[in-house]
Amino acid sequence: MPAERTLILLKPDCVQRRLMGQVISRLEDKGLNLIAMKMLKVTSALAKEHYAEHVQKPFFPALEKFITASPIVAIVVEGLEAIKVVRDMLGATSGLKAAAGTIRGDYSSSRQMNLVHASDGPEASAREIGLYFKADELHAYVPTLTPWFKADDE
Ligand code: FUP
Repeated sequence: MPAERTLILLKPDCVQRRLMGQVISRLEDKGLNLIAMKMLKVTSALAKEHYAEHVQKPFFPALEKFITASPIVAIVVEGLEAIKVVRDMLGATSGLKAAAGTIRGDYSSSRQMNLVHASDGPEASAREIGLYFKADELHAYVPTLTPWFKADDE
């Protein structure tokens, strides 16, 4: 089973609320590899590209205002079934609906301010990683602890 890559955004509320470290720790503790990371301010143009499927929706103007309001951190993580694993770690879109124990369930009480974005499938992952990173900014590596995170044949 090849490792997958997925794009994670620590949204403005995550940065402002000083929750970056806790979210990153959860990803590391799970055994995922962080292979790229940068802080940036999302522009209106990038917001429209990233949320292309939502641009026509009534909530988009408020979502754009929120995501462009303050810096974010973009991260690429790599790991077995990383796309689903990370989505499960985030929980449902709304923090009010997300299960306790998930990141949104534990830290968010909002549908808009749900702290973290993660790609929802392989196509979205490839597209979204390309929006935030160049190929030479991705740094895959094999952590020395790998034999203690999974069996050789997994
Ligand atoms: P998710 O895949 O969980 O990030 O959620 P969606 O793709 O359905 O929505 C994208 C973002 O739009 C979410 F992070 C939250 C925001 N949103 C709103 O602000 N209002 C809504 O009514 C629905 C979604």
